[in-house]
Amino acid sequence: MSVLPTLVDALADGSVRVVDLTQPLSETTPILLLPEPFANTPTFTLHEISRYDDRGPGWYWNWFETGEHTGTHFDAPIHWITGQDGDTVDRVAPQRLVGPAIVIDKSDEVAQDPDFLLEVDHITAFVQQHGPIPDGAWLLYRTGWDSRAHDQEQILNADGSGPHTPGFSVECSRWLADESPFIGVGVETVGTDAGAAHSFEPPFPCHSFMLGAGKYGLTQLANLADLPPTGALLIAAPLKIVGGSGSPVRVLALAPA
Ligand code: 23J
Ligand code: MN
Repeated sequence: MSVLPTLVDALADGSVRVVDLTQPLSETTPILLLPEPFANTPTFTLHEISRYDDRGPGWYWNWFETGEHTGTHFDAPIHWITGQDGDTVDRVAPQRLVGPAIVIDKSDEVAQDPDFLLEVDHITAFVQQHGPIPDGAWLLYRTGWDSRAHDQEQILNADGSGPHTPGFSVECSRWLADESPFIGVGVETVGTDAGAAHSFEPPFPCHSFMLGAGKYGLTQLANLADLPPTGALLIAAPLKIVGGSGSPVRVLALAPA
């Protein structure tokens, strides 16, 4: 007996919803901005090939240029030096791209403090309330930052001391990577690390520990408010870029109505 016919019925009768966790990808999609002397990723640009015209009378199509890490995107282990022997994005096993989603909501805390960091204690408290984390789960970190997704300045929230955006503490990053059943984290910000993480020890601990452990990141997620704390199923579909460090990704969730 397969669960799939039951799932097909549930999708048809609306008792299971498909939630799109992806932000729109366009020339105005915000990007991460690294300070001098580091190189930055390009934004997304669409170039028209033809549109029912001389260049192609019966068809419309485009080509595009983009960074791998532009907009809602997937971080593969090889993205970070700690994961340099790990998988490129094309080699990530498809089984790892489908898994249970746990949603931890700290949007009230982040509204008070944009530099808010998730700690292991917050996850322990979540488990006490909602039950154990299943193996292979994705931790989706709701911060309310998605309301800033359409604006480059708002999403970076930078001042003279650099960007101020939420993330994970050093110890939480280490625990997620080395001790937790999670295989990846998903965030609403431009990167999985906090805005201030350039000055953490180690720098960018979420990237460093998670990707070093062969785990993954998802960024600039949308619609996390539409998911329950437990019980949703995440599907992440990065492009199969041979040798790539990551990719723009379509992220969907199946959730109870
Ligand atoms: C390169 C350097 C630092 C960071 C990042 C990339 C990302 O956030 C990313 O998109 O992976 S913090
Ligand atoms: Mn990235």
